[in-house]
Amino acid sequence: SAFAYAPAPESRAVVDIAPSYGLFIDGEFTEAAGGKVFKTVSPANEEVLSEVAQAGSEDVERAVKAARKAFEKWSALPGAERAKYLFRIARLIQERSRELAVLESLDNGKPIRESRDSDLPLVAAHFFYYAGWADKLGHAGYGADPKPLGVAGQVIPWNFPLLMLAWKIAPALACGNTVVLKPAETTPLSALFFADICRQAGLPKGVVNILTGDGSTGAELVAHPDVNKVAFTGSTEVGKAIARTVAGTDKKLTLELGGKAANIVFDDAPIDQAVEGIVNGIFFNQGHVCCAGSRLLVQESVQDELLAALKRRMSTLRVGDPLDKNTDIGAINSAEQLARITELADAGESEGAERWAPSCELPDAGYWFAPTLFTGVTQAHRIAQEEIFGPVLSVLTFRTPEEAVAKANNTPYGLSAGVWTEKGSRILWMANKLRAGIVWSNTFNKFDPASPFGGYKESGFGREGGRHGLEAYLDV
Ligand code: TXE
Repeated sequence: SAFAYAPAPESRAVVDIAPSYGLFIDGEFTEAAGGKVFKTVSPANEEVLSEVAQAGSEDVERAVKAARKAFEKWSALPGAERAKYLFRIARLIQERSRELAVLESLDNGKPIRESRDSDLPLVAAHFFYYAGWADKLGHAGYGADPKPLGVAGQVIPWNFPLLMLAWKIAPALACGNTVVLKPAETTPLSALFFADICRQAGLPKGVVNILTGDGSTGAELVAHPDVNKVAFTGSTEVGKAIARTVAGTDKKLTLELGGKAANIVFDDAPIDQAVEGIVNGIFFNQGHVCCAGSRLLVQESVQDELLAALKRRMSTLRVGDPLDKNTDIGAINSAEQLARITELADAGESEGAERWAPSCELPDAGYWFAPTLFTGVTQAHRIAQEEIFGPVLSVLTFRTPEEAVAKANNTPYGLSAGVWTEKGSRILWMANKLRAGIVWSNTFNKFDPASPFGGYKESGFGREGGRHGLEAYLDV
């Protein structure tokens, strides 16, 4: 195949991955009490990157205890002191960003261009942003002296491993909470490197604890009676299971779950710009994005022109080596995710939608999926209703703004949407009618730490980011 893994354009030698990693509890790396480990592989070539400890109930117990003990001193520090640690962490992330970007691309499969230019700058920005809040909580509109909640149990997914960690840890720490975080089983490494950054920053022991493991570790963590706050990003199914666990306790809960966003293009939109937004909306990060623009709603009168331009653009996308700076679409994160995407795409075909993909040579080893377009999709099709979480776009059409809104809102989800039109009044009208936590206009997948992010309906509840993100970690 044309896929050349070595010498890679961005050398993996910039990151030194140890053959094995322990759990990070109370400021130390330690083996799991049960001695269990699991392997983490690079989805681009199935190379084993490292062996990582699998935390069991004894480890959850130790980590929560360490976080509880650290909470007393950490929450009593003046906000300006906590801010110093967060600023230090933010700067260390910047200093080590090349290493972390390569690590993230290796473990996750995402293109280095994205981890370098998107993930890492946003990760640092979140720590800078919440560092800035730590000494201003009394001015956030929540009263003079809002209190932290205690120990936060946080479970995150594999699509933006370090960014999801930043969304969870930065506000928690700024508000004076301590943390036990469980990264996803397919992408544990960047969280462990982050643990090392916490040590480098001199963060007091026990303030951040990292437990690697699978869903069973996550389930034990969120159920632990001494965890005061649960924050979860992941599948709607697991989110509901966690909500059932938390129900009947005094834990606070925020959930950021799946999505099925509509990217809505009106006939007056600049077509070339819209095509870029559509491509970015669904092919960014292989489509492993909860707010991905996975449904294209195009006004009937421009359908032919838009789809022709979109197919031309899709034909230029380069699928392959995540470490190659020219790669647009990297590897699918796991064999399981590839199977899910394949199953749903096949369902699209068997339900009668028309499938199209540019010809592209996929590497032999690893997990890959070509950028794919479905036309002739109806609202009842599974590919119009279910989250595919891969590089697959379902195209539907509309005639009027009312019809666009009705179709856009016709899924169980409500995380994000995009509106492409030159008319400002229409943008505002649409934004108010769309049942989505985020509405982008004439752009897509734009993130800012100052802007709250979260969903309506089955996309979850609570907001992360911005001043609203503080609320999830404070008693106000
Ligand atoms: O998610 P899981 P999976 C969607 C996407 C994807 C599907 C399945 O559609 O195809 O979910 O992905 C931990 N108690 N999203 O199976 O299982 C798990 O170890 C506590 C959307 O990977 O939800 C991991 O750390 N924790 C999404 C995390 O939950 C549990 C991002 C997410 O894994 C648990 C990811 C349990 N019972 C997938 N079971 C988004 N919103 O961005 C698992 N986990």
